Amino acid sequence: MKLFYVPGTCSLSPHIVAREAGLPVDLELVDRQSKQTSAGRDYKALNPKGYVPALQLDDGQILTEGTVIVQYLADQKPATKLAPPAGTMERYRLMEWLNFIATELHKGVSPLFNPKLPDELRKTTLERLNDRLGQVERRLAEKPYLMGDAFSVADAYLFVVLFWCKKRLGVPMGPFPAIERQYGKLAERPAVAAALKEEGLVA
Ligand SMILES: N[C@@H](CCC(=O)N[C@@H](CS)C(=O)NCC(=O)O)C(=O)O
Repeated sequence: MKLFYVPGTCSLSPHIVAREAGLPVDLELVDRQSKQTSAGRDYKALNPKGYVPALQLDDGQILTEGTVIVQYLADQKPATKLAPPAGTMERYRLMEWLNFIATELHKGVSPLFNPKLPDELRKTTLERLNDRLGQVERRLAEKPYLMGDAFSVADAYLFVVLFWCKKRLGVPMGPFPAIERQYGKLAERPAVAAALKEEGLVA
C-alpha cells in the first residue's frame, strides 16, 4: 500500500495508524502547490480531489477520506484492536468520534490557518473550537482514551488536530488539562514519535 501525504497535515493520522498496526505502507510526498508527487506523478490524475490523504491499495484502487482510510487500515489488522469489529455498537461509537473530529475539530480549526481571517471570525471560530474541545476534555477527564480504556484510530486523528492547535496555531490549552496530559501521552507512543520524525516535524 502507498499513502500520499503532505507533512504535518491530516495525512499524519493514517501514517500513525499504519505504524500502530505494523502495516508496511510506503509514503509518497505530494507538493501542495504543484500537486506533483515525489515520484514525479500528477497527484490529481490519481486522486481528482487533489487533497491528502489518499491510500493506494495493492490492487491499484485509490481510497480517500481520512476517517475511512484509518478504518480500512485498522481492519487489515483486527488483532491490534485499533477499531472495534464492523457492525458492533462500539464501531458506531468509533465512527461517532471520527466524524466529530473531522467535522467539528479538523474543519473547525481550519479557518485559523488563514492569516487573512478577520478578527471577528477568528473570535467566533475560537469560541466554537473551545466548546468542541470541551467535549473532548470531559471525555478524557473520565477515560484514558476516546473509546474508553484502549487507544484507537480516533486518538491518532485527535493527536493530529491537537498538534495543530499546540504547535501551529497557538490555541490556548489552559482550560483543557486532560487534553494537555493526553497530548503528552500520545506524543510518547513509539508509532506517533516515529511518524512525527519521518515527516520531519521533530528533530
Ligand atoms: N475530507 C478530507 C479533507 C482532507 C483535507 O482537509 N486535507 C488537507 C490537509 S489536512 C489538504 O490536503 N488540503 C489541500 C487542498 O485542499 O488542496 C478528509 O477528511 O480526508
